[in-house]
Parts: sequence; structure tokens; C-alpha cells
Amino acid sequence: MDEQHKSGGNRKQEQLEQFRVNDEGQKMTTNQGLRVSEDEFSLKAGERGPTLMEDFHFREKMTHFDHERIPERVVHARGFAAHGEFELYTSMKPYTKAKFLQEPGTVTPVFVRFSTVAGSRGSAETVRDARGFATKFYTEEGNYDLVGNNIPVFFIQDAIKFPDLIHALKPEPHHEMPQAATAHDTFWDFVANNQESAHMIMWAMSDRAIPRSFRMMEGFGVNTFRFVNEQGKAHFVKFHWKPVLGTHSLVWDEAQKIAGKDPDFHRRDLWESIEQGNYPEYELGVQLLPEEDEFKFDFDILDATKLWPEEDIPVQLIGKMTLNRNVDNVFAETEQVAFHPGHVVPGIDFTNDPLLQGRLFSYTDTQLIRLGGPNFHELPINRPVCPFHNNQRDGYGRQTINVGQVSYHNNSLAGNTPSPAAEAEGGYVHYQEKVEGRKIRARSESFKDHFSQATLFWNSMSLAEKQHIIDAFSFELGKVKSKSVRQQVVDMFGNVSLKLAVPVAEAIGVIPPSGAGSQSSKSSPALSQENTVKSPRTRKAGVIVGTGFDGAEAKSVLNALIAEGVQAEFISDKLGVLHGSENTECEVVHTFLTADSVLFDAVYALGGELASADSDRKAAFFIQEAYSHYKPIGAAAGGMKWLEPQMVNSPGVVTGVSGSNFAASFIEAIAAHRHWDRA
Ligand code: HDE
Repeated sequence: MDEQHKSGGNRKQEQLEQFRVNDEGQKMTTNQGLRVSEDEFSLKAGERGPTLMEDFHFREKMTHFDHERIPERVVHARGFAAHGEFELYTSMKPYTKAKFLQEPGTVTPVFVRFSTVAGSRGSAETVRDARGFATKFYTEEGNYDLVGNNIPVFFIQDAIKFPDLIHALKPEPHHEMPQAATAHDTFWDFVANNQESAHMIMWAMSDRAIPRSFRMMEGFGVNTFRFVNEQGKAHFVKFHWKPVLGTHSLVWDEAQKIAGKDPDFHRRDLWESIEQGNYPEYELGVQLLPEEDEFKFDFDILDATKLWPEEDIPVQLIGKMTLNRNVDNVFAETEQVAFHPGHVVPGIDFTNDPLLQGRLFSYTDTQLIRLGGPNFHELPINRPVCPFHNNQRDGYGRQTINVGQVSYHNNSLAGNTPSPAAEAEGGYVHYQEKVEGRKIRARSESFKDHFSQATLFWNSMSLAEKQHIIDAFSFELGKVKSKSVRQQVVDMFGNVSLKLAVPVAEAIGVIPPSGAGSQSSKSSPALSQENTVKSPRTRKAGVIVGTGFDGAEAKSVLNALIAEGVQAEFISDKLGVLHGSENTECEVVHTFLTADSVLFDAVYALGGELASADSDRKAAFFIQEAYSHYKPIGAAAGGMKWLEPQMVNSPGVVTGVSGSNFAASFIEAIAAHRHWDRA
């Protein structure tokens, strides 16, 4: 194996380095390289006179500025990205000949963009929505894009319905409201009249749609792909990303408040984690299905509204991705990156999944308008790390200088090159699946069950998760003005479970559905976040502190927290250094004005004197709000004064004397993420 590749000597970073420019310490020039002598005043006819046409510096500067914006993505406009590496643990040789999946230890540079779907580029990040999870692997055989979401299924079964779905989901066209939200009439009208959406809606109404962090969400390829090995044998494959920190969510009230307090909450979390060296990690999983087993399930494996239950088809973890470098420039990298599920390498192929088939058209098409022409593959972030040669030429912004006379094939003047490569030379050969049929606009009967897996998802949820789903439906439909649409949706979800539909109907003033509802009791424990990894690492604890705090307690508790990877930040009524007993001091980095409990995972009430009774009220409110969001709260001694009596002894509230096992219990409470049994 190429040594550089094996060690991960990140070839993509080396390539990008050639394009990075640091302007610091340099003289200012025009784009032509001419040094500029004055940048404050335009060239005028007299000090109080009109600006002259001749002022090329003014014209260049202003023209460039006037053209700075490009269209935002039609979906997934709001996103944030990072660089990293993927290292293979387990050879996939028996299943695929993809080179980057052959030898354990192989390291491939990656670029990952996370996004919301509905909102525009400046929208808040903690809205209820699916999240995009798109990964570009810069492999030796060309770029491979795994363009996934954090939800394993999709709203529709056939790509032709995508424009309808998105029109219904985006702000309503007559008044352009609401922004980045599905809680409006057209979205729910679409749902009720396109019932294939039932399963995805269950996920969208669940906690999955309000992730705590990009670092704590799963990713899924959604569509069914195909692995093809050296011998030409194929397996169906579904891709998964499993976050090492587990899959965790916010609560809805908190998510809404964060949207105002810090609309950049998710990108800030990703950015800061990488800057601090807390590199986000995800394991890559595959579910593999031999072609012979295609028809062995009670759902169609090509239907993107269905998942493959992990208990039936296990997820094999084959490698790990680590995000270890922030971008240098969001526009150049995050905005200009162009993903496409059709960017594949030998050994990875498509299936007849009708959603995937349509995606294969849409992504390049959209880049042409968004990135302004056919040469977007030349942008530094999109360039493969291997050479590329063909007879494509010209177009806006062309950068490559193709030398020579010949730009066609077949030719004799260039020895008939560039020439197609044989399969053995790495030429991509499409899997020779046999297909036959009449030309027909129809959907297979095998795609017609829209409710069984929606019920499977419901059955798999814990009690708390079920209640969150009921609350989410009640919120969303509560914002729908059309009573008819509300009724239709409730009737539709009566097919999933009456335990869901009846309380929702009651909450939104429509008639509860009659009928038996689903009788299925099948569940898939892997779907519940109750069963995810629990870890205190990288959790953020807000430490409420005043002057004269207990220095001994602070030292012992904070050292214990930090040792487990918890990040502690001091909050008080003013910024600056505060002194505690035993010659201790701490630096307050947030005030009750600048911080809010929704921006923390846990609160530690350390104690000390605040400046006024008003500050004490603010400290108490901070804790109350965290409590209402089921967050862990710790108060050993001095901080007890800010806790309400009913909090003491309730789940996830750790009190006690410092020096006992207070710190250990508090850390355990932080790892648990939220304490739903508090309700
Ligand atoms: Fe996309 N999708 N999509 N999508 N999608 C786009 O491409 C489309 C679908 C996903 O961070 C667009 O470059 C169609 C499923 C992500 O840059 C566009 C259909 C999944 C991103 C497009 C789907 C996705 C996009 C808009 C139905 C999960 C953001 C901008 C057949 C597997 C990538 C762009 C990034 C972006 C089309 C459905 C994931 C218009 C037609 C299912 C993560 O081409």
C-alpha cells in the first residue's frame, strides 16, 4: 500500500495547502497584484466632488462585493463542516473491491458537512428537522460521497415527489413563514395526503430531530447500495455512522430557547470541540444482505421508507472516522463542497431504489446552478486527490490548462488517450444486474405498507420518548390552522397506534380516531436512545459561583469532573476573578446575562455570595430551568441555598457533603444525560 496513504499523511490537506493564502502582514494589492496606496477614499474630482469612473480600485472592490453571494442550497442550506480521517478496522474484501475498504489500517482523508434540511442559510440550528450527514472520502480511486441523514428512512419512496415534499415543508410561499419549521399547514397537509411519509414522521417527531450535538447523532446512508467484490459477487448494503459518544438529544423547550440564545449552537459545539482536541468520532457500520435474500423480508429492501432492523441484520462496525481539523474558510470549503450520491468508486454500486435513482440526477444538476457552471469539481475542496483526465473542456471558471491539440476520443493524434481503463486497471464497470419490464409509471405492491415500521418505531420507544413524540405532534399540529388537516393527520396516525393518536387528538381539539389501531408488538431496541452509549466526556457543566466560595470543595469536585472529561465554566453576576477560601480563585467567563442554562448539560451550584438578592434569584432560576429540562444538578453544600426544596432527592439531583462520593455520583448523573424519571 502507498505508505503516505497508510499513515494517513493527509493527501487532501497537502493539496489544500497549495490554495491557502494568508494575507496577514502583506501589502494590499488589487486582484491584478498592483499595490494599493489608498483604501479609505474613492478617487474624486475635488475633495467634495463626484467619484470618477477611472477609479479602478473602487470599481474592482465594489464589483467583487456585489457578486459575493451564490444561491444557497435548495435544501440543507444551513450547514457546517470539518475535515478528518477514516481508518478501516475490518477488511471488506469479501464484499467489495473498493480500495479504501481492503486493508485494515488504511487511512482516507474525509470532509464531512452536517446540516439542517428546511431552514435557509442563516436559520437557527436547533430546530426540529432531520440533519444531513454528508461525507466525502478522498480515496485513491476518486471521491466517494456517502450523502446521508441522521434518520435512516425518508418521507417519500420515489424521487419524483421530492419537489412536492420540499415545497410543502419550506415556508409557505404567500408569506414566507414559518422559517425552518414543519409546524404549519402545508407540511401536514402533504403528510396526510402522502401516507408513505408515516415512518419518517415518527422519527421527525421523536428526539432524533433535535440532536444535542452533531457529535452525538447517528448517520445513515438511507438508500440501499450495493457492494461488489473482485469476483463480481454483490451484496446489498446499508451504511451507518455510530457516534462514539452515543446518540443524545435536547428537549423541545430547550431547543427552542437555544434557537434564540445561540442560533449557532451546533456549529459552535463542533468548532470548539475540534479546537480543544476533543475530536468527534463515529464508527462506520454496514448491514450486508446477500442478493439471494432480497425477498426474505416483510418489507421491500429497496424502499427508502423502511429500515433494516439491526436485530435481524446486524450492523458490523468496520472503521472509525475522526474529525480533527476545522475549516479555514467556510465559504471556500463548507459552502462550495459539492456532494453527490453518484460519486462512487469501483466496488460500490447503486440499486433500483427509486429514491436513489432520482437522487443520482439531482445533485449534479443543482451544483450547476449553485456553483455557477460545470467546473465545480476543480474547486479545491472538491478535487480528488488522484489525477483526473478526460476530454471535458472549457466552461465558466475553468482552471485546468489542458495542454495539447486533442480533446476527443477516439483519436490517433494522442495515441487514443486518455483511454478508458479496463476493469483490472480500476475502470468502473456497472454491476450487470438483469432488468426487464414494461415502461410504466407505477409503484410496486411491495412498497404499499406505510404503517408497520412506523409502529415498530413507536413500539421501540421508552415511555419518556413516547411522551416526547405525543408532545411533538401536539405542538406541530397545534400550529396547524386547518382543522381538516389536523383531523386527517390524527386519523392517519391512528394506523400507527391509538396510544399516540388519541392523546394527540385530545390535545389539538379533533375527534380521536376510532378503530383498533395497530396490533403489532414488534420492537427494535436499537432504535431507542435509552440504549445508547452514556459518557460524561465533553459534557459542559455551568458552575454557579460567588465570592468566598468553598475552595476545598471546588478543588476536589472540579478536579474530579475534569478528570472524566467534563468541561466546567464559571458563571456569576459579573465577569472576572473571584476568590474563595484556602487561597483559591476562579475566572468567571459567563454572567447570568450572557449565559443560560440551556447552553449547558449540567449545573454545579458551588456557592459563595452573589452581589444582590436579584442575582440569587437569577442563580435559582438558572437551576430551575436546568431542572425542568431534566438535567443533572449538583450542589454539595454552599450551593444548596439556590435549590428549591422539591428538587432535593429527585432523580439526577446530587446533593451531599463534598468529600463523600458527591463528585462520583454527580459524574454518573452527567453521563446519564437526562433524568426523565424526574417527571
Ligand atoms: Fe438530498 N439533496 N435529495 N437527500 N441531500 C441535496 O444537493 C435530493 C435525500 C442530503 O451538505 C441537494 O447539493 C433528492 C435523502 C444531504 O451539501 C439536492 C432527493 C438523503 C444533502 C438534493 C433527496 C439526502 C442533500 C441540495 C429525493 C439522505 C446536503 C443541495 C430523491 C440519504 C449535502 C445539494 C451537503 C442535498 C436532492 C433525498 C441527503 C437538491 C432529489 C434520502 C445530506 O440535489
